[in-house]
Amino acid sequence: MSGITYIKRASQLITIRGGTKEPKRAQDMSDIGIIEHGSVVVENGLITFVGSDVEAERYVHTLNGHINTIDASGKIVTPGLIDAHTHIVFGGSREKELEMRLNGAKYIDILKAGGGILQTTSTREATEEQLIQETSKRLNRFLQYGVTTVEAKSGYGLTLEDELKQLRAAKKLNEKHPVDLVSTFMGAHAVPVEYKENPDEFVRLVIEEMIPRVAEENLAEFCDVFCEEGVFTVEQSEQILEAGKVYGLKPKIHADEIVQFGGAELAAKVGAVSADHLLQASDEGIKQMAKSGVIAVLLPGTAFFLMEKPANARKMIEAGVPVALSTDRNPGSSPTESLPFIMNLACLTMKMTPAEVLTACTINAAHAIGRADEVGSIEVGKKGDLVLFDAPNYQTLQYNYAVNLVDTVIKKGQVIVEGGALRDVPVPTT
Ligand code: IZC
Ligand code: ZN
Repeated sequence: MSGITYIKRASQLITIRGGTKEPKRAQDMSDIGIIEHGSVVVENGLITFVGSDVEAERYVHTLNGHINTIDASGKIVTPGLIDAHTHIVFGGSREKELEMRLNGAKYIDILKAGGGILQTTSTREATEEQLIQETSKRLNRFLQYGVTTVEAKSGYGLTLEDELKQLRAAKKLNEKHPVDLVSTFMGAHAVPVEYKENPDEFVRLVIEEMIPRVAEENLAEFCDVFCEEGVFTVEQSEQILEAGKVYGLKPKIHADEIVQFGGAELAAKVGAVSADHLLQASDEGIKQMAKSGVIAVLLPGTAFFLMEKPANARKMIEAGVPVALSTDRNPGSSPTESLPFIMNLACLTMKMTPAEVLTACTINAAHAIGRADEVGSIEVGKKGDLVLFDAPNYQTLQYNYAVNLVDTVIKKGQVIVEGGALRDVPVPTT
């Protein structure tokens, strides 16, 4: 990526600096490194200058070559938002489940009856090319909401070939779409109907056949499991995550979403990078996560859409657990790409502050997907991934709820979204 991009005169430059080595915890989550009247320069895709307008003018005078200058007056500039938990690659749709749930059915009962995730195994019928096309549209929407990096899980194929297909689609999207994708293997998302009578055989398949192939083809960096009553037990989850570790896949866990199940404790025990959901996490589990440095990836949009009480974010922050926030974008329990709305929900339903939610969707989310040295803050050396919001200060992002205030999105120094609209993004093909 060549060229110079100079974003000047932001009313507030929200740098989120100081969290590259370790995720931010407790009071540090409120330290978002604001530079009033700030400017930033991106050269060849990387940030080379961050500071005041006055210093920036001096710096820019030393540069040669064409400079694309973007006036950010009246706007705030943040790092590109990061979504650390999505199930974005899938085929089909599940709108009927919403009606079922409005009529009293529970998410987990729909799954146990062969619906839910097991319905999304319709992903098996889609070609890799179709998955790429469908997922591109979702990624385009993510861009319009200011999201420049997403994690993407497999887990709707539930056969070796179909899991590989999902992960290959994500890999190609990462190569060709402006949004960066980080892949997680989640073969242990549900026990497919073929193994209903013999779930341990499916666990064996995940451990002995899927994990080695995923690692051999270099298709994922993380391994995740849906550790939940009626899905995978704590013991099965531990075996799968330990097997993943042997092959270099770092553990993540869907933990304590529906019942208190010991998922948070398991996350600490296996040294998981993150434990996600945590609506029912025990006090002991939270304590152990803080001690082991497990990041809590909270998904208040899922709680909202399932009409459940969200996770206790305040308790986790007070206990010293680093907190990240994500959409959980998936066809069943969170069909949205609006990370800004998830940030609103984090404030309004979990009482996180406007500063904490920005940390949670930038540097802490970057840590949750192993990218903190590249993205998540506006600091020299990081990727030039930036968002200009049509807001004079960062509190306004949470005050105007469910409103998309994204004006401009810059990816590695290139303007991708302008005036809220996507510039021509080529739809990738295989
Ligand atoms: O497709 O329902 N919770 N996995 C665990 C999901 C939600 C995704 C889905
Ligand atoms: Zn999930």
